Amino acid sequence: MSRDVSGQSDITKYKFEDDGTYKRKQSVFRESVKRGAKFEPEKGRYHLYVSYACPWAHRTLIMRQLKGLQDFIDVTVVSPRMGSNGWPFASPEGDSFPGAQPDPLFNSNHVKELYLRADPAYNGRFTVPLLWDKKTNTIVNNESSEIIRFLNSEFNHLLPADKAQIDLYPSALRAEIDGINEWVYDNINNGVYKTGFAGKQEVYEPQVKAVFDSLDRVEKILEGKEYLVGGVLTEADVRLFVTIIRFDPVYVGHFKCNYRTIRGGYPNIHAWVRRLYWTIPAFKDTTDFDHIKTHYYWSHPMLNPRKIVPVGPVPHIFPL
Ligand SMILES: N[C@@H](CCC(=O)N[C@@H](CS)C(=O)NCC(=O)O)C(=O)O
Repeated sequence: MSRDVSGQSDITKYKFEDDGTYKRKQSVFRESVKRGAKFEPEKGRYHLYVSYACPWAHRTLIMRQLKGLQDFIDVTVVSPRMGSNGWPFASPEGDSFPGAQPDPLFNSNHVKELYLRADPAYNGRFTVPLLWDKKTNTIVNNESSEIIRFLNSEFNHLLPADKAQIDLYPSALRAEIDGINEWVYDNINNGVYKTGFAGKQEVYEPQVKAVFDSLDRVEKILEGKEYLVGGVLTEADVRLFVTIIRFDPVYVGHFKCNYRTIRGGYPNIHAWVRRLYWTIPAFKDTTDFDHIKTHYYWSHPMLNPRKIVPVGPVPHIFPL
């Protein structure tokens, strides 16, 4: 590997905007798993690389389990300690964080090697999640919002009826789901990052307000309701959950989203997140607070140079 890719892998070299705002880069690999197309849905053909820490990867893990795709798509979990080479795999001489795994396909040291294997000229970020095709040896897709869509629908003909009928993006609710997703993404999922990575006070302040204005909006939607849309569990819940479950343990402190906590300030959201976590195994089984906290507090030296990981909050999530 001769080319210097540290500008792509080292978050401390990330080029923040001159105006102090954080702009997330677009994902690059955008193919679909689809029947009759280049990437045919097949048992065992695809491999999902994730971090338990990453909210975008967390979406794909929840969807995979809700749809009962564990035997169809294997998963590898990287170490939460993202460093100058990006996400590391577990290795005997390198990182051995509990729960992290080695790369079973290529024994890579870092996720960046997968990207460069798929495209030696790749010049984007080395992000998780990524869905790897073992047949053509390339990355199919590294955009979680798209990966969860094909996990939701494209493997149905291979699944038992009870799993095939689970639809997190039903056509009758799509407009409403898309509507919520849009502002939840901008102001909450990505909003916490824009707040935490703000480079100036005058960027931070309106951004943190936008996060809480949108949480207020969610709080109203969830008044007397179990789910965000249509009285049923949908993709909109999955996409919001991954940010809310990280909110009190990480975003309140690390990203300075501290007008309120979820547990102290949002009774409806708090009830909703605990219900999902404690009653639907796909949410609890895929949540690892050690990976989550270690990643954020360890991997952003510009925010937390001494890498001290706080012990609280206690508990990470309250019982129902
Ligand atoms: N748009 C992507 C975003 C994925 C993403 O930004 N993942 C983060 C972890 S939470 C990452 O891998 N960052 C590594 C980097 O930017 O170097 C998606 O939703 O799949």
